[in-house]
Amino acid sequence: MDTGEPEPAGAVVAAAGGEKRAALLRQITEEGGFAFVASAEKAAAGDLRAAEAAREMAWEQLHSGPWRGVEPAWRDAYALACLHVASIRAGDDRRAALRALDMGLIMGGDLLRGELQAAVARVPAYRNGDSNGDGNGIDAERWMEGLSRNRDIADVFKVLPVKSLSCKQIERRTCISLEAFIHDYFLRESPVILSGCIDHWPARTKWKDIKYLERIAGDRTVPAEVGKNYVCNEWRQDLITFSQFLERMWSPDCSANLTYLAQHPLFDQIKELREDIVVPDYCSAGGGELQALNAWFGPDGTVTPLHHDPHHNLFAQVLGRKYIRLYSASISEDLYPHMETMLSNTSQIDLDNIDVKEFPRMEGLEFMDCILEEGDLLYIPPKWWHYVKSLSISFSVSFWWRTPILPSEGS
Ligand SMILES: O=C(O)CCC(=O)C(=O)O
Repeated sequence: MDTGEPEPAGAVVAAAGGEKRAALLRQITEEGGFAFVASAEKAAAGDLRAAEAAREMAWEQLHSGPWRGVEPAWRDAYALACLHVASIRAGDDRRAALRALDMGLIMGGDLLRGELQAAVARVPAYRNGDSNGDGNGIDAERWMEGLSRNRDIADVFKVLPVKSLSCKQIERRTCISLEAFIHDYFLRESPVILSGCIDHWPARTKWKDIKYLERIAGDRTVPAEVGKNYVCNEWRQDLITFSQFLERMWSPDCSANLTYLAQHPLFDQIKELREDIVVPDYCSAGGGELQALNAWFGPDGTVTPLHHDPHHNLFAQVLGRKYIRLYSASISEDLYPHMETMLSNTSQIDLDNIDVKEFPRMEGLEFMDCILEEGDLLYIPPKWWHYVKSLSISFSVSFWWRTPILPSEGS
């Protein structure tokens, strides 16, 4: 019943996740987190300082060692504290509330995801015509112009790794049936470009409109990678708003400090953007389950170094163009994987600056490559090595799925 009285801060959280919350606090008590539990109780009664203290304590637990070693209950505890902070801030500072909820979605565990999403939906919408609130949005016409600007081919060659587009090109097919995809490519673990399959996605037109992106996502916090690429020492991740990300991408010195929204499950976080894309039927090949749906959004010149993943990957090029080079999974040893476990799926070879003296087995290796154009889908079989460089502002979406066994492991 709506009495017209404001609900006490924290009541929303307690009501939304009542039993889960109680069980979580019991678990955190067992983990020795008495101070967290005491602060969470006060936060539930509307004490902002206690809510922030609880969030701080959980944050410290998340950063107390390697990410994989973090006790899952502490990730849920972090999400709970974020919910409390947001619930208290929602009335006076919607951006602070939204940031807290996004941090919960990005860093928190799964237990309270539904509650975080429901709370995001309750945060008041933007004021009309003021997408990011500080009035310094990007000029929509210049953005459109930037998107449609294409380098000529001579210019493209200047930025590609040596021998690009001189070997075998990846086969290109138009809208083939699922059966043909399975028979000709999936079972043979053979890459293919599928064109004309995503023309109906709302994203193909909507994401060209910077005002739309700012309105839907401008105030949302996202993790952006900053630096040449993830194997470089100076590389870091910044948690910034989507508007700040767009501005950095658009700034004149963006090439000096590349900012890339890479491998981020943006569509789990921002439901409106999820509605702009459609999972292609090809992802049902092998009867597997979709594992992750990731966004890759960045300026001209981003590089994802040569690496491989364990999943089938259908990679959709929604905006802009990318150069992609693939090496077969069967020649892994000649690609000099890094020794450390964390980077063992990444090659030590920098394709933009190949040192053949250090990596002699690399010379003469066959590869396949392509320029992936707007509207293309690329199938990358599991464990195939891939190197990716954007040739313009680019927004791609990867669909990763696993099958019970790899086609090559079957009978
Ligand atoms: O687009 C990129 O920069 C890299 C994409 C990638 O590595 C992937 O989808 O697995």
